[in-house]
Amino acid sequence: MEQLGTTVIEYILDEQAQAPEATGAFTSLLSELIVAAKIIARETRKAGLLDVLGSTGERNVQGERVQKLDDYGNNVIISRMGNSGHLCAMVSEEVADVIEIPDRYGQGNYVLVFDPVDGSSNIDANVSIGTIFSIYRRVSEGEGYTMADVLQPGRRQVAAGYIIYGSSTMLVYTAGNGVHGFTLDPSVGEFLLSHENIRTPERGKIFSVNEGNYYFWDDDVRAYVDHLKGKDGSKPYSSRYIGSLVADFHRNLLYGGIFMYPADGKDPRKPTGKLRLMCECNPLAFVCEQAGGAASTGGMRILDLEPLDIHQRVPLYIGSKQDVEEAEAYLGGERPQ
Ligand code: AHM
Ligand code: MG
Repeated sequence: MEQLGTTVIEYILDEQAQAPEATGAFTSLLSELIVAAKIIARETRKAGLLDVLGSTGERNVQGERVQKLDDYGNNVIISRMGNSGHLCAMVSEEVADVIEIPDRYGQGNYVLVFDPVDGSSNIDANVSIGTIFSIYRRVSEGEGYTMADVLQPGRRQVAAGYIIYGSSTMLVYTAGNGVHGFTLDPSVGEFLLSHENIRTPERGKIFSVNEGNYYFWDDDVRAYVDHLKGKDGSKPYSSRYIGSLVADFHRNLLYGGIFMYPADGKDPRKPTGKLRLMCECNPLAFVCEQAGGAASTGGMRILDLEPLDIHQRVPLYIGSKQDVEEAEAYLGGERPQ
């Protein structure tokens, strides 16, 4: 008989069996999230068609109003996860305030932070997009949530990861015990273990940044990027930039290199960078560190930042450890040879 391989749920259950204090709530939370991801994956496959249908009167064949994919993903996650019974609050990149869990669904011990469909500006061009997630254990006692539950530093994440909707759909996650990747087999509808214990190279050969912002960066950032391009006679890195964070991050995780979104000091719209600490940077930083890489603002470890606001933006330098260290050195004013 054909062997299916290990499904993500089997893998998580195995991990859980090694943690005697585990109650199963966390496993059940992740399995709900996986169902939400499968629904978003299915919808992503129809993205072009939905647009065609959308332009003919905003109704699909079932007579339902056509939604933009990021709206759709947001609603799927909120409704599935909200009634899981395991959450006390959610934070979505698409929602201004903390999302409360209605009492009728029961309050749980976890907080879910997510970006439902990252890179959504790429959807119409058929470029890979992703869902990013991060899970914290609540710190307060009692009903509801407090801001202390929500605004936790990234180092307190209990799990994080992403789903990439690319040429195949893949789930990559860490629960603090390495990084594991699962590829969706559409014929059976299961995520199967395909990349166990992913390790990112210590140093890479790729840099990923939106160089259109070059003249908005400060001199240290420019000096670093000039160095990566071989201005000082060093061997140039390859430039790869999709403009879809999950896809750029995933490629660099596997091949090695650095992704950065610096502060655009002279651009009043992005004085502190573009990417969001809680919904984007922290989850990817946790994954990256667990794979042997590093993530920094250029001056500080991302996972040590104390969030001030759920939608706070920070500069991000993430990827191979030696590359991130070199970026930090340049940003600190050094010009290493
Ligand atoms: P989004 O959350 O609105 O999709 O924006 C985040 C995206 C990331 O996926 C990507 O890394 C970045 O924006 C690209 O920004 P830019 O177009 O400025 O290079
Ligand atoms: Mg985003």
